[in-house]
Amino acid sequence: MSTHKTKPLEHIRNFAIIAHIDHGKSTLADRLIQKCGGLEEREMQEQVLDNTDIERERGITIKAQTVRLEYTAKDGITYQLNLMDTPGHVDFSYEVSRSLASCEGSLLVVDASQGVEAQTLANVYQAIDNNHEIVPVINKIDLPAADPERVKTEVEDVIGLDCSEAVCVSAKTGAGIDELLEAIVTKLPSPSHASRGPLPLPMGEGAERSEAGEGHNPYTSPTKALLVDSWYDIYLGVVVLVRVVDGYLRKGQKIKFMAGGRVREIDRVGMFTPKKVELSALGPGEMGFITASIKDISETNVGDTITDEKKPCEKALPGFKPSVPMVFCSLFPADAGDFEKLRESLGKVRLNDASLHFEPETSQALGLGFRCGFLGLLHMEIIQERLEREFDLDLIPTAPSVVYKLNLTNGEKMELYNPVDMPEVQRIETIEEPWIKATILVPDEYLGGLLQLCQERRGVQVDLTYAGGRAMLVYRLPLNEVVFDFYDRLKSISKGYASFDYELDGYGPNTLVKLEIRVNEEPVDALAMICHRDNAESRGRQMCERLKELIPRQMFKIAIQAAIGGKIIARENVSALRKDVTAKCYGGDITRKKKLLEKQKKGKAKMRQYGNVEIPQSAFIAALKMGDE
Ligand SMILES: Nc1nc2c(ncn2[C@@H]2O[C@H](COP(=O)(O)OP(=O)(O)OP(=O)(O)O)[C@@H](O)[C@H]2O)c(=O)[nH]1
Ligand SMILES: [Mg+2]
Repeated sequence: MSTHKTKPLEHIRNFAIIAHIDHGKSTLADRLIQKCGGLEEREMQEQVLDNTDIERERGITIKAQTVRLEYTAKDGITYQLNLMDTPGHVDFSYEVSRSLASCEGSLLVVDASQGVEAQTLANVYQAIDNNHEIVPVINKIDLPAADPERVKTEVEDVIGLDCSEAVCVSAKTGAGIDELLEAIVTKLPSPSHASRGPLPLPMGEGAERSEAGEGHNPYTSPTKALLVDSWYDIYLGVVVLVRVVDGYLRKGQKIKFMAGGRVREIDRVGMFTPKKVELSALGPGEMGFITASIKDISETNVGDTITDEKKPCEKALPGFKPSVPMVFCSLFPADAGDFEKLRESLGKVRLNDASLHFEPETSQALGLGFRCGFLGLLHMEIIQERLEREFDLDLIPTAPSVVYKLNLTNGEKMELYNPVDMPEVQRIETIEEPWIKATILVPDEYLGGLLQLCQERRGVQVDLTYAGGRAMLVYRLPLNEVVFDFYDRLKSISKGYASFDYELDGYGPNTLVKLEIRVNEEPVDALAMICHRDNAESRGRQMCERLKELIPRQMFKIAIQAAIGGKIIARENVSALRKDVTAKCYGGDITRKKKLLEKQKKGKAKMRQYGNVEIPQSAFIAALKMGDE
């Protein structure tokens, strides 16, 4: 029925590469791309799919990438491989979950020198939930410390995944890649409906099974495609990554976004090899991109179903679970005039990052800004960095915090997103805070230090087991205690060997108070935080001491105070400084010296008048990264 060539379902393999952070997913993707000729030799670079500056600098993947490859297998058939490279860091697990929900198989990469880590577990369980066929891949076998046999046993013991046919590779040297490509086509399933039912989507009960039965023909059924991802490209505008389930997507076709309701005409259909290549159509089982003159970012909701306007499918796909922001902070433009620019930039960033949430807010001290929700601290850091770099904004972030549930004395309930909005103590009956369930894998010798850290952070031990020479700790912890440098501390205590994964685990009441920081008698909204009553004093004292170091001495004396409910609990002073503004004028012109001194005097008066202490941005961030030393 169609004039172009799309692959028969049996010759397609859609799969995600999943692993703990740094176990070599992107490097493995490089080797597969290289073997399948997606790029010329000269276009190749290390972790070619990590294409943003931040990804390259930090050497981590932030955004999942989909690439289509062609591989001619030993059976003589040329297969279409749609590979999805996913991020490993816990903050970006939403990327992983969407990728897993749009394909049928996973390569589980495990570093042969490290073994199973926290995200190995978290990701493989998600793949299992998505009904994936999983091929274990033991990577980095070139390393002297590699012990593939031990790691295979560990995967079998800890995860319960058969490793007798695991593929051992080195993504660095290319060893084992041929064998892996054969395993992909022979072990992973094709997206064919008849054999496996429809797309394995996450939300169990909503998943439709009816159309999967006998007689369903994906080639003749109405168009049904999953909107996996979308982003803004300066040349193409809004690009939509799709996974076709039924029917076709063609250039010129009028399509409808079922949840969004909009109708658009497709102006481009294509794939990434990872180079952008235009195609005439995408058929059943295939992955690729479309553009459709979409202007407004709110039109493309990830998880939406795309269908044909004239001949729509009956039922939308179940879509994705929405992402849940875990950590909140406010962002204010350092220059109040940049407020609109910040709004626009957040909108653009959100287009590439469906998990960013934001809404406008007003602060007395900082003016107009946005309250933003992030998946975690790294996510928060990266979004800030993108805003500052890509959009040239100067930002003042506030302390990261979590969402509290308040029960007020008048029987009302409220959700507290921002410590600044905390009602007076007398109006509060109870405060509930979010808890997480954390899984930590750590070599034995660091166990003691980690137990102490979890204890200090008000943790409750749930489980402690051993898996192949390492301890697996399960703790319940208040999320509030984790947003303060928990991850940094975990890494430093374990010399980088511990790995950590977490999920939300309900709310619980506790004695929590608002800690206010005042600089020159004025409360600094940005530094207000909610903490446990027992920790409040030491936190307040630490904060004052920190700030004393961080706030540069200015022309007048600065008082730094910490207060709980109006009661001052700590105080530090930054003494005044007379800056030698004439230092640069060697001898010579006395009038110039006088002028400079005049200017200094004026400036001093102005600053004092407003009581406006300039706190460098770095001070905020550093102050919030308080260690427990
Ligand atoms: N020796 C050796 N090093 C490897 C191998 N594969 C990857 N690496 C190195 O391991 C580091 C991490 O590799 P990546 O491919 O970025 O890891 P990743 O799993 O994509 O990391 P995230 O996306 O951040 O989770 C890099 O320094 C790679 O050069 C391998 O087979 N052998
Ligand atoms: Mg990567």
